[in-house]
Amino acid sequence: MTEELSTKNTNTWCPGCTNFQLLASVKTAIANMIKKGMKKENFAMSTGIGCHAKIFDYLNISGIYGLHGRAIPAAIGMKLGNPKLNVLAFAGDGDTYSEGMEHFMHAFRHNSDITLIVHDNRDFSLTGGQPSSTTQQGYKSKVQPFGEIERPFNPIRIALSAGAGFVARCNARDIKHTAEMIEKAVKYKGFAFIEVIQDCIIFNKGMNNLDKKMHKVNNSDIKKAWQLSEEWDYNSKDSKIPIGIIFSR
Ligand SMILES: Cc1ncc(C[n+]2csc(CCOP(=O)(O)OP(=O)(O)O)c2C)c(N)n1
Ligand code: SF4
Repeated sequence: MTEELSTKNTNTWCPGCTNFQLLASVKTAIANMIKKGMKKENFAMSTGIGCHAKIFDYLNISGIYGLHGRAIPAAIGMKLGNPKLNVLAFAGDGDTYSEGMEHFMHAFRHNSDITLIVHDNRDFSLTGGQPSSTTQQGYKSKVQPFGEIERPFNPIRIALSAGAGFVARCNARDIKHTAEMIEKAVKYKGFAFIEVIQDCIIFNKGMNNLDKKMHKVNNSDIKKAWQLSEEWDYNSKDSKIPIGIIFSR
């Protein structure tokens, strides 16, 4: 089944990029849902612009290759036009937490029944590795040769503050677990947000391979969700990082 979800387009992600694993998770999740009776033609996607957005070329479902920062409004429009669709919005951290921040915040309030998957590699990769809102302090790039001085956002806390009903965090390197989370998010009735920790092997390499810090959770208690959100501040390489369902109402 995953072959039917593939395209013949040449893949231009860097060999070793964890976008490959994330694509495999998405295909696995959709294939599982199709096996369980959902229809392939009822899956659709929107994307932002960035390395992550090339998923549009490699995943064989319908959709809109969107604008930078606008994957969410495109997805909501598709859902409004055809409520039968299971719409997946693929976006970057640059996309979602900078230029698209207003869409992100309001999406929780609007609560359209779509799934947002953020490929969070903690920089703007396609444009050359500039720091994004989730980049750790000290990260050096061509535009910040002395290192990033601003503190990173914690998107999980922002989502909880905005009234999120479904928040998960995944590790792109864990294909099976990420596929399970995507299936749960698609089946959730309302706006489902998945923050995927995705390594970029070219730019912000200092925060890659955090697997050993990660532990799996499955939580539906809002007070516990706040505690889980505070375990990792996106700055430290030493603290524990919860992955799985941080909160589901
Ligand atoms: C409206 C608009 N603003 C800015 C850009 C320039 N731009 C293209 S890709 C990109 C960075 C993408 O970073 P991110 O969303 O984190 O995705 P990644 O490449 O890291 O996957 C930017 C700023 C654009 N194409 N369109
Ligand atoms: S630049 Fe980084 S995010 Fe983009 S394809 Fe290469 S490894 Fe992946």
